[in-house]
Amino acid sequence: MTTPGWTRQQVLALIEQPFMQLVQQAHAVHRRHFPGGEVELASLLSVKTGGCPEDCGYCPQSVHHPTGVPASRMLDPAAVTDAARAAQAAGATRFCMGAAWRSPNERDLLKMAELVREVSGLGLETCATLGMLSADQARTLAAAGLDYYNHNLDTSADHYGQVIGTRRYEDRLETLRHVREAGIKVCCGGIVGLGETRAQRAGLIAELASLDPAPDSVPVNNLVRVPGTPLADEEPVDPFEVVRVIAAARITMPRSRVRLSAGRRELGEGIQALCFMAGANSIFYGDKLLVTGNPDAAADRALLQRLDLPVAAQSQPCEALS
Ligand code: SAM
Ligand code: DTB
Ligand code: SF4
Repeated sequence: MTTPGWTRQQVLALIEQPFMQLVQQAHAVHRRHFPGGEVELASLLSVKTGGCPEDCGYCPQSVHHPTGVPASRMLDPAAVTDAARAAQAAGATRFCMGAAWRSPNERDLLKMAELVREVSGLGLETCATLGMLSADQARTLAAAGLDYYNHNLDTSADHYGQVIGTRRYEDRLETLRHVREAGIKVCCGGIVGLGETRAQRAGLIAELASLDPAPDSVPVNNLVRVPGTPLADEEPVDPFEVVRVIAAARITMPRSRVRLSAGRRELGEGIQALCFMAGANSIFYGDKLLVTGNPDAAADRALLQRLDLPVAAQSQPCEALS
């Protein structure tokens, strides 16, 4: 079945509904498509940090911004598999490896393929986010067993140039095509709080929902304002706006995993509960994102328990969750 296209106007009309009506509508869609209501735990590891040549205005890892994040070498395979085992022991089912590259070079891509094989061999779902990929590179990762590739549109096409100057929206869409054609599932979302208008937020959701098929996973990040980045002093968005965006993502992409991603610490537990109500059913789990902090894993387990939200099952039972 193909995804119906969504226009910006249609999504804006959804987002602008009275808040409770919007959350109620999104919750009904969520219950219909995910009757178990389980929340996926995805852990994140930066396998190559800092020194990125891209100029993304939100990102602490860009060489263009004085954030004090040093460029480091790629992690050893043993360090990556140790981290993956620890994430699995703590209850994660998906392991996402991130690298601060514009696009991987051939040598690094082969190293990544090896990491994918190792992590996949542990029984974890694998995800990678390495920047732009050629069709050949996507096929190499697919052959290594990569389940998901994360590549975000980040914002609407008409706001993109305000935030990123070193690549174009069309470059992102091209990589997404290569990923899909190689048979890898697509993880694609964006960020709220980049100085965009509500109509531009609706534009991002419309772009995502009109990908055919819609992304399998949709990360919704709340901007983490890192000192030294051009967006460090951006006015924080009203947290209820994040809930509205999650709700719009759930309604327009009913079968996708909608991940409440970066910036959860700043939202607090009450708003996170509203996000789960509005259809978020995945989180980044573990004390660190790529370079910034994330809620403590034990606190996240406790929160899900307090909300009676089951976690997505592992292939083997996990002690940390019992
Ligand atoms: N370099 C690759 C790329 O850009 O595709 C992969 C890593 S990059 C850090 C992955 C995503 O993290 C970005 O597309 C953006 O959505 C998100 N991100 C980066 N910095 C962020 C921040 N300060 N707050 C929220 N999300 C952020
Ligand atoms: C995504 O959408 N969010 C993650 C992941 N994909 C790679 C990254 C969030 C980064 C937050 C800031 C940092 O720690 O660098
Ligand atoms: Fe580089 Fe990705 Fe950060 Fe952009 S978001 S600067 S591409 S690591």
